[in-house]
Amino acid sequence: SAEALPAYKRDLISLTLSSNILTFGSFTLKSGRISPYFFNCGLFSKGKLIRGISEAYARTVAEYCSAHPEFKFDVLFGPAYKGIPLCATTAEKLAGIDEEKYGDLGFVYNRKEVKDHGEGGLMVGESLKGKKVVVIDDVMTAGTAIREAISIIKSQGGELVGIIVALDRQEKTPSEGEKQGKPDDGSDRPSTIGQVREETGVPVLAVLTLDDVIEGVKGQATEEQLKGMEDYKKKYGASS
Ligand code: OMP
Repeated sequence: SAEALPAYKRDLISLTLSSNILTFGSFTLKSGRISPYFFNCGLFSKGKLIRGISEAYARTVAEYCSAHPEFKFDVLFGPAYKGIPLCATTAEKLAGIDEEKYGDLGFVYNRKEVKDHGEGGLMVGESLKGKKVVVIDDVMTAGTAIREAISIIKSQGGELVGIIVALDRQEKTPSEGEKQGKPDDGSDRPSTIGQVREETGVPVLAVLTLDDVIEGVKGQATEEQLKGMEDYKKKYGASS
């Protein structure tokens, strides 16, 4: 029911709708699929928007930590470019939630280009060496971006312990045929997030899922837009 969605998720959905971060139309995804909705994290470019999304990330992490007291981490890693403001603002929001618990939490991001002068190095911020690392990322669809982030952590001597994304689109992994440009074969497959959970053994948290979005836009989106998302989910929704 509508009451099942926590207020902070509902607020984030309203904020993203009113700022066109969450939009409806016809979008070709990185995977090649045509989606009737798109969540554009590149548009969190106003104070109130970055505040809203970073609060929601921090809240999601803090709730997970409260529910799993054995879960510990040292740094938030924000992969370039979109992860850069996200790791900084979310670390700040976590310090605001509980200074004692999160005040010393580090954040770090990578450069895409290698510097040949000055302080140099691939990474900016806290070192990853020997640290327990949570990756903060925007949207996970096929998992290309997250796999790159995981390999950077390894190469820097860090230990991946968790991943947080803004939106889990809950889509099944593209089939071999799809990757070659053919239509989806209709078979049941797990989601990329499910696969990454299995591959890495770490929790993958999402601020919002497609199900949350479908629930949260009711009353704010048109019937046609809602149906578009529901049909898309039927076609590409993951089995796990
Ligand atoms: P993967 O790297 O394949 O998991 O796709 C994730 C990327 O797709 C994101 O970093 C975005 O560049 C883009 N994306 C969105 O930002 N929002 C969406 O709703 C869908 C995608 C997408 O292309 O799948």
